[in-house]
Amino acid sequence: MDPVTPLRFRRLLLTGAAGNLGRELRPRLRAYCDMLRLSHRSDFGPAGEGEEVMLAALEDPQAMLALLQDVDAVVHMGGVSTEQPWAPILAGNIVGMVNLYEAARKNKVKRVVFASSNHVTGFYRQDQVISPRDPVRPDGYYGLSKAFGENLAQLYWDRHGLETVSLRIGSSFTEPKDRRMLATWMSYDDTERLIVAALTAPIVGHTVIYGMSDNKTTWWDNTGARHIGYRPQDSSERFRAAVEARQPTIDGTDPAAIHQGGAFVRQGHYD
Ligand code: 15L
Repeated sequence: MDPVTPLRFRRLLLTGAAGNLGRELRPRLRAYCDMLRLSHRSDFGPAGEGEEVMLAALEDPQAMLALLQDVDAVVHMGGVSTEQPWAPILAGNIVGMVNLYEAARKNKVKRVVFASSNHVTGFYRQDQVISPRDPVRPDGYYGLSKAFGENLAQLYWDRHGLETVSLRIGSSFTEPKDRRMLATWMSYDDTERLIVAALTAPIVGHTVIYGMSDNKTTWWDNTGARHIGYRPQDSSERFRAAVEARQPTIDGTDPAAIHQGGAFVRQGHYD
């Protein structure tokens, strides 16, 4: 896609660069900066033109301090991105977030775009339309850790003036895989639009916004985040017939079919 803004950053940092979304964003974010710093915890190959690779584990404070040096803004896709046992979530999404924000503060980084998740509110029902102003209802340790991340971002804005846009990303995939994703889907092009809007909106403080395309079915009201200027241009509607043919009925007694978090409400690592 052509860049949606001519605005360019000197150096952008993309964490989680070798993850699913990180790999998709890598060539797209290149267009908005002179240098794209790519980070992941393990080796993922060499840097290309206009890129530099710096490996760092989120739970290593010294490595994070070095990683955030000379960076204008961060797109934080790193950390655990699914329901997992508590130990990796604690390391990546709790300790890792504190290390990232401390490193950002010490290096005077101005803004973070944080990949939060719809699972912060996964225990709302699919017949409820909610907004970021509603209380969180995480559907597992993963959603809970993303709620922590959002609260941390709020603290660093209130206390230190470090801006964040927390993106409660729905389902950023090539196409919606099931009925639930007709509501939660966000195309990769719209994901780029949302991230670029979050990076370039002039004043954001700490803003929370749901990440979805312009889907006909929606559970999320982004009215309070209109100042970000995100205008989705895709819709899941063109996939509806195929999705409904694959999944003609829904079990209305299944917690995964009732709640916005889908299967996440059934997952978990409890004794
Ligand atoms: C997420 O937060 C996950 O990172 C992603 O893999 C999807 O499962 C997505 O939520 C979703 O809710 O579809």
